[in-house]
Amino acid sequence: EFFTMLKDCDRNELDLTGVNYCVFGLGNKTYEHYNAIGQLVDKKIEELGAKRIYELGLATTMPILRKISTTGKRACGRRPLGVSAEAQDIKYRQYQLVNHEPGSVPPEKLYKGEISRLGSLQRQRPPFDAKNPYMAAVTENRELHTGGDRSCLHLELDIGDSRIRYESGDHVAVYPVNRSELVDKLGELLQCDLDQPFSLNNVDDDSTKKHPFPCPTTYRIAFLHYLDITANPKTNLLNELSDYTDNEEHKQMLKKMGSNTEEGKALYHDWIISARRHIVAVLEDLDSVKPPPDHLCELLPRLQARYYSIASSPKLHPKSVHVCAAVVRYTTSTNRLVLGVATGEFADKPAQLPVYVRRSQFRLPYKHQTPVIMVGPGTGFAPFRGFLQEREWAKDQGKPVGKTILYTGCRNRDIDYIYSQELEAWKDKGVITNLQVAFSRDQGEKVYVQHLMRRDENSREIWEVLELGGHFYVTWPRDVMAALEEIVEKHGGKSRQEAQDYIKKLSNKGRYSADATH
Ligand code: 2AM
Repeated sequence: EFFTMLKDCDRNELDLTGVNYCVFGLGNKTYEHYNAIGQLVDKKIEELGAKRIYELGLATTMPILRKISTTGKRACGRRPLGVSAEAQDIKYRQYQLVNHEPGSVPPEKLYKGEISRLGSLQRQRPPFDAKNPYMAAVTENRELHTGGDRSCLHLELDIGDSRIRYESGDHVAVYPVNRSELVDKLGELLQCDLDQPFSLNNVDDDSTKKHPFPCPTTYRIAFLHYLDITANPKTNLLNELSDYTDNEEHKQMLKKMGSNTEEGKALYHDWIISARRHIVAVLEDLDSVKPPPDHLCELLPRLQARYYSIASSPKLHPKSVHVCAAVVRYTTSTNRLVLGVATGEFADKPAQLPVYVRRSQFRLPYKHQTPVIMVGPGTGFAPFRGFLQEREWAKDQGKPVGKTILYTGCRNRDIDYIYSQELEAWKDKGVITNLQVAFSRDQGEKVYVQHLMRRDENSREIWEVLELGGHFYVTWPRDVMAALEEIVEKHGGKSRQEAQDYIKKLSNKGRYSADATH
């Protein structure tokens, strides 16, 4: 109503001379009309004669509270409004805590990790999607490396009864669970009863988001299933934590890291990012800081599903999806073990995982005769395993299948050459017509996939396949693009710009695809 009124009036109807104003627009950057109203209002009020005392402030949803308070403070501090700039930062809680008396909520009414419908993980009902994941049994979980101290796992997830369909090239999403030792540690640091049932209710009744995560639940469930407790804490969280300590040194440190100063950013970078401290490490190392658990629950980001390229073809495996995942596992400079939330869980051999399938654009050509070039070292090979199963299936059906060229790579032939037996068998059978594997550390100098692509015979073949209408797929790394440009330049007799345009055209026609999920 305000905007409609403003939009249609001119200075004769509404003269704002003498009015001081500033506009703050809050929007969502993913929306195509991002902050359009804020911009229009800012312009219109000026046209009506008012004086802008502070530049238009625009923000996207996440950092809203700090932006509001700083814009507000700066604007108020200007003489025209004559308000003190020393006003307290606005501390604002979006959610109100309701503690439920033990026993007042029957166990079946408490959320236990469901994304949406209560009881959906126990009583499974299709269709399955991001809000209603399928509990897939893990029917296979084996190590792919044959030595060394790194680990890469092959998992098979049974989707037999789910009615979930997929195509090779699609992604499977897995909802991970945080490690229970880490959750216990967090409970201890917060001095909180992890089994206390509670709800966080939005103070804004009109909001469509009633709770930050499904409620009522317990702190244990929230920290295990709903909140990301292993990411690097964001600066606004550190800022808020500074309220919950009397230790001046800790308080100043948190405030500094939460500030926008050069010194603050450098400290944040060293102490949080480089040292890879998560919230539990922060509370451990700044042990005077004791935030109320419900406030922490409001501030922590939601635990997100992890996506993996599906490493199988439904033609061969209609009832299972295969995943190939490198286990994230390393020790930080403060001697803490970091384990990937999902891959660390895979290494613990879970019996079941909540999953759903996400469609992708990464697709084999419609015709089996169309030649393909695939480039992806390491786990970047995953979606190509699905593609190769599909080409093998077509070949077994007696269909003519075009050239199938694979560039992959690993460090050492004897240690991390994953799926080597399958690859060699596909090569022997003619499913892979040119198998190029870069073993980066088996000789003095590094050899990568892009080096193999540049070799005379290979580069000629790549150019010919592209000219014959072939499709090019790459999952990693970026340097492959440069090698491809060089090849097009050299064999096509083109300038670098023309080579880039050539690849752009391939991409527009769906003949060049890149997928970074693996
Ligand atoms: P490296 O670890 O010896 O550097 C799978 O991870 C393979 O990809 C490894 O052999 C790895 O080699 C290689 N790799 C790492 N960085 C790469 C890059 N920028 N381009 C191509 N291959 C790379």
